[in-house]
Amino acid sequence: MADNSLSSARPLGVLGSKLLERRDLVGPRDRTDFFKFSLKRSSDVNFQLSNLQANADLLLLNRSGKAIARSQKGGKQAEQITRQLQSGTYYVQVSGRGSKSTRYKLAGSTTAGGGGSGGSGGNGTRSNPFDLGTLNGGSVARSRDTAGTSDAENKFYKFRLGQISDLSIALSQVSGGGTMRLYNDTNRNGVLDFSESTIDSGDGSVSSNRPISAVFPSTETYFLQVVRDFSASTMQYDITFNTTQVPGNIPTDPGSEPTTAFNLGSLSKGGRLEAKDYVGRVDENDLYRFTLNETGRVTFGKADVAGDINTNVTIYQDKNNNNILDSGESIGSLIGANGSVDLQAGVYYVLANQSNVSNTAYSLSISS
Ligand SMILES: [Ca+2]
Ligand SMILES: [Ca+2]
Ligand SMILES: [Ca+2]
Ligand SMILES: [Ca+2]
Repeated sequence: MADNSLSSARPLGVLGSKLLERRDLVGPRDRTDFFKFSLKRSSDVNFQLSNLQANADLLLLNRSGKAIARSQKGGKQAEQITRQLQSGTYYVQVSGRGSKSTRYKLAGSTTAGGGGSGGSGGNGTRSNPFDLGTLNGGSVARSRDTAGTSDAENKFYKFRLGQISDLSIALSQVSGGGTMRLYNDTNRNGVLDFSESTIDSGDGSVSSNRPISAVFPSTETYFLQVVRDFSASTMQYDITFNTTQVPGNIPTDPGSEPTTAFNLGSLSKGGRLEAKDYVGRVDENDLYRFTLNETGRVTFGKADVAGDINTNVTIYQDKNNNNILDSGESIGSLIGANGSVDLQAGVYYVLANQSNVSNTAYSLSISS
């Protein structure tokens, strides 16, 4: 095949905001197709690989052939790469992975990089999303929004949560089909950057809807992106943001080290301390500190109040006083809802932790 190496890559020319489409085939007898394109200015570039009948992957390469982005989903799932790129020459690589060949449709376009200055109400673009304000329980809905396949045609929404909340985002009355992607503003610059990664997703089509449904904290600014499925000719929908508040009782989010732990104060005989907060995808660790006034039996309890189950709770003592919880300084982990242990008077730390895919509003109690 003529397009099996970088030097013989098929030219796409200068990539611009007009959607470019190419259709071809990869498989056991023709593993790889290369395409070459150039950018006149710094741009947000979006490539999609769809209409697959077998597994194929999509890679974005710099001018020396080094991969700078990959989309490698399994099976017939469509691939997508979105990246902010400087002006210059780049390559796109389409690779067949399985024993069967597949036709594909490759589509690419740009949106001008840099973005606008924000604005209040928003117009639904990445740089100026529809601003829903702070969600404080109940529903906020919009009707008959539309979304396209390129980043410039996607719809973006921005919101905050007034409390830790059980959040549900659902599409309805869908014509065509598309995907929802939820992000948080990881670098806290008020803008959804291309470097920020998805924290949850859902979708909707004429025949089925899969809402986003998870617990998230009030510490974040959230962005939702709606992307039209490449296989759909339209994407029009109603969208509902529903929140049920699950308030915590900790004024600032606990960090993950002794120096940033939240101090619950001191515990005397007959006393009880309680912490309610969130751990999960956007905040994996909450570390608490307490001082036990008298040597005796201490009971720890945990409950998953909303969201995914199985928050891990581990008790530590900083035995060598180096402000680090070293291995060997764990006193034990809470298995089940309650557990008791005899402790000397002193300072202790309790860690609430979730893996980065689960989201939980938890409650933690310490009593003597
Ligand atoms: Ca950001
Ligand atoms: Ca937290
Ligand atoms: Ca935390
Ligand atoms: Ca230590």
